[in-house]
Amino acid sequence: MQIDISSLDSLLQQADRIVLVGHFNPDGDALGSVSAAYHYLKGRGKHPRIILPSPYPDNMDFLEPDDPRDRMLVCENDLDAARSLVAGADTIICLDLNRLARTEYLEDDILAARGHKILIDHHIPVELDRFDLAISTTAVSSTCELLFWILMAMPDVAGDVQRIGPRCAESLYVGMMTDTNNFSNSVFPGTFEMASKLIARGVDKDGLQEKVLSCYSVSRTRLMGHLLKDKMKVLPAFKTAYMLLSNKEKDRYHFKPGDSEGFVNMPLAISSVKVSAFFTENFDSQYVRVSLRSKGEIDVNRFASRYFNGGGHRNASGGRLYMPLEDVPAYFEQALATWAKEEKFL
Ligand SMILES: [Mn+2]
Repeated sequence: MQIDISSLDSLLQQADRIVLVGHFNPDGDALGSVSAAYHYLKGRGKHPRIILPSPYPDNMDFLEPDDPRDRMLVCENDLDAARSLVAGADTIICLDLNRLARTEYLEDDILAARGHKILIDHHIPVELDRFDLAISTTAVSSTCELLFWILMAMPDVAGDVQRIGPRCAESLYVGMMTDTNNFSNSVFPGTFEMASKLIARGVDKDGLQEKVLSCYSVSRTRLMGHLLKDKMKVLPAFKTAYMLLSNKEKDRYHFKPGDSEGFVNMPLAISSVKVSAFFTENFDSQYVRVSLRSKGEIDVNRFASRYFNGGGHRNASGGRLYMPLEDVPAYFEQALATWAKEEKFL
């Protein structure tokens, strides 16, 4: 992987008021990468602020900066403040997102902003023309892994993991751990290398695992049971399983942001299932969120961009459907039948 470190380093040298932007519905990798970048830049004497489009899961609260004035700014709580931060920044760094539309509220603001625009990400396709510098590769587990290798190559770190501060190190580990589903998917040799260096650096792997992965409520576990027992539809002819989650069910199970994290992976534990899809009604019922997973060579990125207004990675992609949840099964099964023929995975 070729990383243009000197361009990045010189952009950062000139920077002071830096805004770090993560994606809508921030996951561990989005949060870990903005948090790690925050701590690194603080260490360089900069004034970074973090903006997230929507709230993060409660259990990620430990990633908040210690300084209360630097708390992560959530667009859905204060869009005006987020917009003025973007407008006033000399540098805007987008992390863990490949398209500005993934910021949901800030696409036009970022485009119109005068600050330098930098992208650090691991999804495809990338909106290259919208950034002054884009560092993007899919040959990493996560944005946090990419950021780790970027930091290691920076002149002030110079390959010495001890020079990465403890909060930065912990944040990087969290993003890698969650995006790989604790070392089960998208793991590269460099992923283990990163983990090994960070653990040697003092990252409390077991503590983070407990905080981040064993953090759910009783009702979330019951919701998981309900989905698997009553909602999962298996289509043996297409080696596919899918589940739908409605707002009514979310209410019944006291759903909180992050509660459906990982649900889409569960049907893949079935040997005959090669593709899994999970559809969630958005809280305002304006659209349905789509998550897709696959095994091996089956490319759900193409499936997502063709039929679900989205994209991502070969084995993990997402998108949106602008239709009522009850219309999704017919649409999905039709799209699946066409796509399965094209992909020749049956
Ligand atoms: Mn990611």
